[in-house]
Amino acid sequence: MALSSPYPDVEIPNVSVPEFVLAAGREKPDAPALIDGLKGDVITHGQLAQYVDRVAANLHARGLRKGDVVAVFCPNTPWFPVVFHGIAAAGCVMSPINSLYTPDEIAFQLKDSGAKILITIGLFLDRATAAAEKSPVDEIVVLDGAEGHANLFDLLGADAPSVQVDIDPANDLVTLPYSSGTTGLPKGVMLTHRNLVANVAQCLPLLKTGADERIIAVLPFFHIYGLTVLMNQGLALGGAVVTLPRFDLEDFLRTIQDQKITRAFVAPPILLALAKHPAVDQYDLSSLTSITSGAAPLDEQLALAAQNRLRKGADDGVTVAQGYGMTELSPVSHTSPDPSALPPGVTEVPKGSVGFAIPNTECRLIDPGTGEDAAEGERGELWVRGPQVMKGYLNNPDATAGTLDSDGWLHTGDVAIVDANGCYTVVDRVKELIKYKGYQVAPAELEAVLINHPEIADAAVIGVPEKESGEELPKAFVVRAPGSEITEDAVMAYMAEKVAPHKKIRFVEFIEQVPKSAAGKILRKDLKARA
Ligand code: 4UW
Repeated sequence: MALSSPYPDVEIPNVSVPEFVLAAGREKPDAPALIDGLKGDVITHGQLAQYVDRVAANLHARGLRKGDVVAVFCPNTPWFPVVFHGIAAAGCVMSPINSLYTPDEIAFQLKDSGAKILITIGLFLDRATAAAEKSPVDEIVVLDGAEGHANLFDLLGADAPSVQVDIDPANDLVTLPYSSGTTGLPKGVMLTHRNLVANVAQCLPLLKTGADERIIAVLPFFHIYGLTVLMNQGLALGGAVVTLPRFDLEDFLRTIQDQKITRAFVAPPILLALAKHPAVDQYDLSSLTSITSGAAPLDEQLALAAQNRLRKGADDGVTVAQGYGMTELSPVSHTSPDPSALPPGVTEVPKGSVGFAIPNTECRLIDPGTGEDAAEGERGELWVRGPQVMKGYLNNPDATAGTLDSDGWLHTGDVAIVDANGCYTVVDRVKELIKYKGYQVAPAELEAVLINHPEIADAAVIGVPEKESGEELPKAFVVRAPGSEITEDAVMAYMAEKVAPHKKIRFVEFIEQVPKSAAGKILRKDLKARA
């Protein structure tokens, strides 16, 4: 039985992402759209629209055409949104690359996505170049300049004629982020213009915004949460998006204070700092009206502790709440609304919950044992249907069919319960995925790297919970090759070289044989029980 959203459906305009997201800014061209939180540089809404037109024109002049993939390997700065919307306006597809990636990981994505060009910054050029040696691209653009490379000024050049690309929002892709989904290696998630327009349009009615919203963007734009919720929703509000290139607690707190930030969308480790770190008391954070956490489970007591601390006793201060999403959902399916946008008859959202299904979103909770809808109040795998559901995985019909069924339901691999008010709580995860500080860690990817080592015969990876932080840490079960005496430290050192820091193997246990089903599937449950 489909459970519907408690909110009325919203209309989803049939337009491209730049047309929709930049519309609010057209009414206030002189207001700041993007602010560099460290340097203070400002791009106004009027400038943003002009720059987006230039980037689209210059990409076209460089030979890029509708459907071509442009990989972006950049930290959060005000130029990231300019580049993203420029790519989108040119009808091209932006594939965002995690700033922490190693050359091997970047090369995998360049190759799999078929990226034509790679846009990066000088600081990342070594890794970008090493990756492009393995998986060539036509060109590497270095925004802040490097000898022999085009730069930002080339993308903003005045000479190229403006382009008007015919975009079919329901079919044309706008972004191709990578996610391992419920199983296997990272896959390109095909998200259309309509997916992203819908997801912003679906979330806006749940925000009771003021005239001058200021959103702090410290979560990366290369992750779909940063791209849709921080960047696009922030711009669509006509507000200012204040960027920080990385998380540093003091920079984060100072920026909230100095830029009078009204909303923060964060992940649990940042809330942990807000609840516990002594530095928090040194700053005036009273401009904040709302902090929303997502990307990993947030402990209810921690949410309350952060809220109480920031409210300093008053009850009309900041609200701390949770949302839930997944790359394959553009990413939002559930969130906690502002207090004045609660569904009729509801007075409170439990802090441990992720809130309500957003407008135009249907859910089912499926009992994994029976494959039927779970009984009322019982837990079940969350299935989601709505206009934000991805088109599918790139070049991977089998993986698509395994996640997105023929009736349009996206099987999330997360287990949830719903209360009588329609408020959901995520209680477990039945997919392989490990999450570390909100980042995806795909066991299958780590296993593939492990097995590549000549002294490793077989391997399996699971997440093991760390008590204090509540984080999951990747643990490898390793079968040594005959005659090998490879040590735990050697396995960890090898992996640390090959994968980004958040994917590092933190524990190694040697075993005789990886437990597998008759079909050859790793029996992770057995390994979890053993760990
Ligand atoms: N509680 C428990 C949660 C939660 C969670 C996510 O990397 P991905 O594919 O995507 C994300 C997206 C997070 C997100 C987007 C929009 C939003 O509003 C919001 O909250 C404010 C969060 O992380 O990983 C998807 C997986 O991450 C887990 C869950 O397992 C999901 O399938 N996850 N949010 N609140 N688990």
